[in-house]
Amino acid sequence: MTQAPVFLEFVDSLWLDAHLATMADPDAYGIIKHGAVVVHAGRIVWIGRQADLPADAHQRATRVYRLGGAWLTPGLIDCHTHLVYAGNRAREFEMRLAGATYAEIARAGGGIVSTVKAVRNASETDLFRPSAKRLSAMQAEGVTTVEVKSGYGLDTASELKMLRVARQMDHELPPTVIATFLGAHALPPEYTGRPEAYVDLVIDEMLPAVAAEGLARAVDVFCETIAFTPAQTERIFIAAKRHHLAVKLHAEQLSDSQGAALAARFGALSADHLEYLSAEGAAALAAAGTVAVLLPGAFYFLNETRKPPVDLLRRKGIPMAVSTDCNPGTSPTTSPLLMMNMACVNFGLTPVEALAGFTRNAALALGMLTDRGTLAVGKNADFAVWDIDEPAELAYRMGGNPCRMTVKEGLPLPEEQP
Ligand code: DI6
Ligand code: FE
Repeated sequence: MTQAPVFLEFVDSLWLDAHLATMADPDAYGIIKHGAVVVHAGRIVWIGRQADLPADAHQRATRVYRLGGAWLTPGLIDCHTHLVYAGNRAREFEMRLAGATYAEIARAGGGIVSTVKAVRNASETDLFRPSAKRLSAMQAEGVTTVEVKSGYGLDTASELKMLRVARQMDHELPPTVIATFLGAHALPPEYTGRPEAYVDLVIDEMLPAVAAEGLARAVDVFCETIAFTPAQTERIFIAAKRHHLAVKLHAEQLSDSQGAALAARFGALSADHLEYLSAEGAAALAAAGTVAVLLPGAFYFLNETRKPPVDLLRRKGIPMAVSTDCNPGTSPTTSPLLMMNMACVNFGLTPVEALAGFTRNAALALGMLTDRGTLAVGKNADFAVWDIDEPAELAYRMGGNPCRMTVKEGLPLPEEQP
């Protein structure tokens, strides 16, 4: 959006010779060809056509970045990840290729529970190192904000350990890390046959500890036949609200458990997965303003055939975010761009929708659209700079990384990995 050039006397940086995809409108790239962005104190203070910059702008800026015709978009936002974990599940991948299903492996004590063992045995340092590597890989692909869930600890100490690692990443690495408490991800083996007792533990011990340390902004639950029932989910949501935490839900991934309607009833920020979303569920999401988060990596990796009802989501005007779901069991990826490609090829999103899914609508899914997700005056100067000729190229490629530079609050980030 071109603003009247109200220009501070001195500014930190000018970003010139770029084409901008502002993502400011819900259904379009918001393109400004030959655009310029002015940054001061980590925020965008001016954005528009370069030709409209004040004539003496250069003299008043500490730094000038000339981008040589590259494209500049909002920094990518990955609004649903489980990227703090230890170990990997390559063995399980082999088992699935030999015919076992994800649900069968989970019931036999593999699956999520095998990652739980690895996380419980890991120190905070053990957990930090591989998780930070994954976050750096995302950063190299333009990510400036990421949501991270707990849910592989499943006892109070280990859940807190995961969330502290997320907080440490937020402090020590450039991207903003937003933590979500997912104590109700799976039933830990020591509670086999006693799910209500585990839900009691989540509500009476874990949640108060998480809230007391301010370790999470939101509470998530895996509401599914192989995980927690809608009634159990509701108990946890009521407790979350008592602690003034936002809620969100893994809903309708493998079956229609009517999780979306439940999430909507609690004013959830987002309902995620949604392959089995019903018309009633969609109507409830629309009425509540809950974002639909689509996770094409898990759909692909589990070789699912049931797709989320994208046309229905569009008809209802439900904002669609797209995310990596980065996790060792169903979506071992750190690549937003590959997810954008899969969202287009497998779910039928347009490249505009795919990019909005990792910018504007991802910000909405985190309740953070006021300060990120689009390029606009007043927002954080979080950018990705791309060596592409047109924005649809971001979703078009399968692999490869055209990100030239990731910029956090106006500062270009160094490329080296931790
Ligand atoms: N849904 C998923 O796809 C992941 N968690 C969830 O609730 C799977 C997590 C895992 O298998 O480790
Ligand atoms: Fe997930």
